[in-house]
Amino acid sequence: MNTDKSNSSSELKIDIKPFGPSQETVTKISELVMKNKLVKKYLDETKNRLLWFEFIDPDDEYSKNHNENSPPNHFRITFYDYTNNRTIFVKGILEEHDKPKIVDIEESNLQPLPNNEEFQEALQIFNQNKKNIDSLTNEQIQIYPPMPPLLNIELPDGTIQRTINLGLISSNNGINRDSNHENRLQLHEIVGINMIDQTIVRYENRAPSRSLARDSTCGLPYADQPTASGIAGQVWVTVKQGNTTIWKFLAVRPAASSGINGSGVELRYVDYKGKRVLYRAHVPILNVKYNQDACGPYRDWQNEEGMIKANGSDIGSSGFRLCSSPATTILDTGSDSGNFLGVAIYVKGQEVILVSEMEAGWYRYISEWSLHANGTITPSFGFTAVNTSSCVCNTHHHHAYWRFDFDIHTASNNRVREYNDPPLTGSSKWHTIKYETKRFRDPSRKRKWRVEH
Ligand SMILES: [Cu+2]
Repeated sequence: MNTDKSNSSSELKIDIKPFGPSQETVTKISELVMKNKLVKKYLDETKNRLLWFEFIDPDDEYSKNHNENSPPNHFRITFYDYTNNRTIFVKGILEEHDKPKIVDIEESNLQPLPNNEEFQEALQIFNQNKKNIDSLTNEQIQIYPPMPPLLNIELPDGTIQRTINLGLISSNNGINRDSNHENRLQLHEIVGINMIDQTIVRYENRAPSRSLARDSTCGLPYADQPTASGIAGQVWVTVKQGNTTIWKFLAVRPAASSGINGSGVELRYVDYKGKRVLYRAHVPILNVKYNQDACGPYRDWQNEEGMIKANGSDIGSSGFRLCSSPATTILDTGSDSGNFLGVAIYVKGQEVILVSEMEAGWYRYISEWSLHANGTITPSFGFTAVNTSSCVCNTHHHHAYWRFDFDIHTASNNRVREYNDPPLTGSSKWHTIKYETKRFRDPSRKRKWRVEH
C-alpha cells in the first residue's frame, strides 16, 4: 500500500474506452454486403469465402479531414472465389445505422493471405487425401503454418491456382535435441493444398522454393495455440496524473491494424498534454532477409495476434486488457503459450506500456509502445521463432520499417529539421529538410532530427 502523498499524486491512471464498430457489427455488415445485388452478381453460384474485412482510410490525402471522433466508415472486404479462382475486393461506405453502400467491386489475380478458416479447410483437404501418400500415413504428425503461407507461382497462362502451404512435422518435435540444440526429426515436409482441385501438391526437396523443411529445426517449442486476425478492436486511451491529462490517443489492435499486411499495435491521434504530436505511428512493412537467400526473402504480416500472458480486466470485446502487473511475451518467458489474444496495457513507474505479440508462420514478433509522463515515446519491436522452422537455423535479419506521421500541434505548418555537429556547411547546426529524402544516421555529427510547428 502506497500512502506517500507525493507518490500517489504522480501515479498514472489509465482510462480506456472501446471505439468504433464491434466485431458483432462487422459480421452484420458483412452479411448485408453478401446479400447486396451488385456483390451477388460476382458471388452467386460460386464456392467462395469471405477472407478479410478491414476498415480503410478513405484516401491518405484526405483522411486527415476525417473527424477523429467519428468511427471508421470506409471498409474493404476481400472474398476468394474458388470456382473462378479469383479474388474479389468490395469497397463500401457505412451509411446511417451501419448500412453498407457498395462503391467499388474489383476482380484480381492477387493472392490475399489465408485466414484461419481457410487454413482449417486446407487441413481438412489434407486429412482426406493423405491416405494416398504412404510416407504420411504411418507418422504421428503435427501441422503448422509454414513460410511462405501460399504458393504464389504463376502458371504459363498467368493465373495462380490458389494453393495454401501446410508444414508437416513429427509430433515428437522438440524431444530429441542434439548437442547443437537442434531438433532431430523423423518427418518434415511442407506440402501445398490446391484449393481449386482440392489436392495435395508435393514439392521437390520437401519444400517450396524460398523455404526449407529439413531433418533439423531451430527455435522455441511451438505451442500450436489459436491466433486472432481480421478482428475489429480499437480504444481511446487517456492517461492522467492527478487532474492533468498527460496522454490521449487511439490504439488499434494488430488484428485490426491498417495496411495491406497490418502494422502491429497502431497509435493514432496522439496528444501529449492536450497538444497533437502524431497523426499515426505504426510498422506497415516487415521483411525477413536471409544471408545468401537460404530462405525468403519474406514480407511478413502484422495482423495475426498470438497468445501472451496477461492478467487483468478486458475492455469490453475490444481486444484490449488493462493489467495490474506487466504482461509477458515469448521474449520474456521463452514460452509460446499464453492466455490472451490482443493488446495488454499496464503502468510501469512513469510509463504506460502497450504490448502485443504477432505470428507470421514460424516467426514471433513483439510490438510494444512505452509512453512516459515526461513526453518520451519509446517504440520497440521484438523477433523470435518457434521450432517448426528449418529456415531460422540460418542467419537472417528482420527489417521493421516504422512509419511516424507527425502532426505537431496541427497537420499543417510543420517542418523537419536536421542537426549536425560539426555542421554540414556554414555555421548553422540545424537546417530544414524540404522534400522527401533518405537520411542516414551519423554519430560522428551527432545527427538527429526534429519536427516542429
Ligand atoms: Cu529471426
